[in-house]
Amino acid sequence: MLVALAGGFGGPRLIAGLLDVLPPPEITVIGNTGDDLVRHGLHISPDLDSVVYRLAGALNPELGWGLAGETWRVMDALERYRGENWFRLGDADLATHLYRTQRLADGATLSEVTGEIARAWGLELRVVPMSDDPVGTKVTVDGEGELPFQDYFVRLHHSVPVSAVRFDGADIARPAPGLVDTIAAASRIVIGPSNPIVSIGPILSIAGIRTAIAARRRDVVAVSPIVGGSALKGPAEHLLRELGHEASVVGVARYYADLAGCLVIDEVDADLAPRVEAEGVRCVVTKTVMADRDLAASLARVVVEARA
Ligand code: FO1
Repeated sequence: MLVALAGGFGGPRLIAGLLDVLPPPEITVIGNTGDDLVRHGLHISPDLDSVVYRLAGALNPELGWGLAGETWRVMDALERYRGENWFRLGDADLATHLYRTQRLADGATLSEVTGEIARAWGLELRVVPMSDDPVGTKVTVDGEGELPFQDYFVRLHHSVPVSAVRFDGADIARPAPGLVDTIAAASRIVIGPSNPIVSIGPILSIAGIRTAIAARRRDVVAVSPIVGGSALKGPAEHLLRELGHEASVVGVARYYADLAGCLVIDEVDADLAPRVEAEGVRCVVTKTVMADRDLAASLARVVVEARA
């Protein structure tokens, strides 16, 4: 069993590559739920949906989130009521949130509902939220103080400096059922190339998960989301720098040093490999920019075979 930690962007691409390398039932994805929010009374889990939509081949290619071929009649109709619609929910995407919200209201857990949604999209791998308990990423920004994650990421276009990030509820949130055992029994644990602070960070903020992964350090491989000093998409390098980390593969190695025995970096950063190893983390240099499915599969092969 391979366990992969994934956020919204880079992680799902690598998992699509892993599906070309391993039998899907042997893969468990732990998804970030720190980005979750309630909008218009609906429970939305952006990173869980990005994983499912990407792996089902249904992700909107232009946006990198939501569904391909989407229409926006409901959001446009909200204009009449001057309804807050800065967080855009496509007409077909709404079905996912309607279903999830109803099932949660029926008393189902987020894990159960996420499994139902993944199966409804024909996925054979397991997609599991980090916890069934609520955890909310809160970002403190200049001028507005502490905000829910999506206000920072979407409403403010993550264009404002951040002075603090915390994961509200993480101190009492329990790992999703079975996750600790799955991590303990896994042959390989992969920390995907998602934002270390706000995509992987919430997952690691659940004590039972962090402890379980740290105990498996020699079988944990992380893939740097930072290539040549910046992230391919999103605010990872800004957040790393604003929160006092080096915005480079060395900073990522240091950030994951107590959890991952190996860090995979892109060829662009080959000259930094000695500094990664100086952090006590084995360094593997390869192509990590997954411009197409074949590159994602070859990166997946490297990740599966890397000796941590
Ligand atoms: N990102 C945006 O930049 N603008 C949006 O309006 C937006 C809506 C949205 C709706 C559903 C969903 O699953 C994701 C959505 N995202 C949007 C992306 C989302 O903010 C990110 O996927 C994650 O939260 C960060 O990884």
